[in-house]
Amino acid sequence: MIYNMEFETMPREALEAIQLRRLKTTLDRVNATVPFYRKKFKEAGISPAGVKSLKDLQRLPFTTKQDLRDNYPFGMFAVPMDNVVRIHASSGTTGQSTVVGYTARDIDTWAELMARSLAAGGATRGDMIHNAYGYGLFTGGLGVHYGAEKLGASVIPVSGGNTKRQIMLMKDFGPTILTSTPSYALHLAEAAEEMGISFTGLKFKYGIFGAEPWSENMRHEIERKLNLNAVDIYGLSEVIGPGVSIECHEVKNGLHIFEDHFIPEIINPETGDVLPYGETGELVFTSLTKEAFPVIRYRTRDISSLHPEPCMCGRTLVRMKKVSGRTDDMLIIRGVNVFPSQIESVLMEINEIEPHYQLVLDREGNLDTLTVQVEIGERLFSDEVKQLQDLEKRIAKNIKEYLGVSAMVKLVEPKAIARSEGKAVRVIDKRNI
Ligand code: DLL
Repeated sequence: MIYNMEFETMPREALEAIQLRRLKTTLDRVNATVPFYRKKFKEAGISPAGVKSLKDLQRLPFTTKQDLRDNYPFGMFAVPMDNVVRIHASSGTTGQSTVVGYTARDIDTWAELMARSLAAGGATRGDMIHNAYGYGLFTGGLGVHYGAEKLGASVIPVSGGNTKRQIMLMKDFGPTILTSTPSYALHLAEAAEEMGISFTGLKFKYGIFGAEPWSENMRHEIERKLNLNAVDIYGLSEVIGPGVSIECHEVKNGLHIFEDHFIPEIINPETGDVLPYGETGELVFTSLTKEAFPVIRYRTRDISSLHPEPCMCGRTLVRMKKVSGRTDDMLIIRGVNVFPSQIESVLMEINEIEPHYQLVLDREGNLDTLTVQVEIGERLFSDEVKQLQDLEKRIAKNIKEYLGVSAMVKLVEPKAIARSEGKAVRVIDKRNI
């Protein structure tokens, strides 16, 4: 279902006219209210009045995570604190957390974007949404919550954790949509199995998963284990939270970006040059309607590409390719660049192993080493050592063949790898410890 027919199926020309108008308003406002932007624009020798077309956006300077940190906690807010009704913060897994704020209108905008997202992901007002994204400073829980209510669905605000109880609720209430990180979805599947409850007996139709990278092969694994249709949702606190883009459940090939609220660009992360449609690089977003925390050309570090071809679902919004990783997640193993999600993809092709893994980076002498720890099921674990060694070799061979990196593969016993209730920790880097 398309929640907002007018804006989601708008002809490009009309959309671009709206974008330009909103961009100008945003630039005027940040120039007047945020010293950081005023200074940056001045240094770059460009004034908001000088922005006459969407193309002129490219002349504006980027905003980085470091800029947000330098202005911690509220220095980037564009409204007085009196008008801020909500504060969230990013998890800070890659350093100090960043703080974002919302006015009452921002909360409405976000709820609308999440209602659109849930609808694109297969939800209707008749659905019951089991929302296992964490509630708190993280934007996942409350983001989905407000969107679900706006859509008119029933939302169960279960948050992350207390996994066994979640399974009981699923059995008793019969929710039809699951929202969580993909890694927590797998944890739920495992817990259900232990409790003797099968997802085939539950009522789930769609799962709307995001907040961390997950490969296409991981999608298949989740769909099989949870007996539902898995859709990818993307977003980040700095831009608004979840609801920046989502796959339509009909096509599931690229995530539609809500371009009436955000302008996406793909840049070469080294040079900052804007890349044409179809090329892979770093995603950059400019917000068009946010009041409390507007962002101008915010560098996400997420890697994707943009695709303008029309979609069968009817939306005219550009699609971004499933995020394959972050520029700062890239592992460089003896000179070869590889993303954790690529290793995940190779692992998920192997039937004998479970979808729980961790990558450990270390250094021997001057050389980086990569150890891939991956779980096997109970049944295999009792197999002969020789067989397990053969399996380790086979996995290492596949990684080398597909990705060109040498890895040590270590099969570990069931449950040896810590389960996450939110974003999974995939990489342990011991090189700087
Ligand atoms: O993770 C917002 C969110 C909540 C998105 C729930 C989807 C569902 P942050 O905690 O600020 O916000 O983390 C943002 O997570 O820059 C990406 O690196 C990563 N990320 C988010 N969604 C996806 C996705 C939320 N679908 C950071 N695929 C982003 C890959 C994702 N990575």
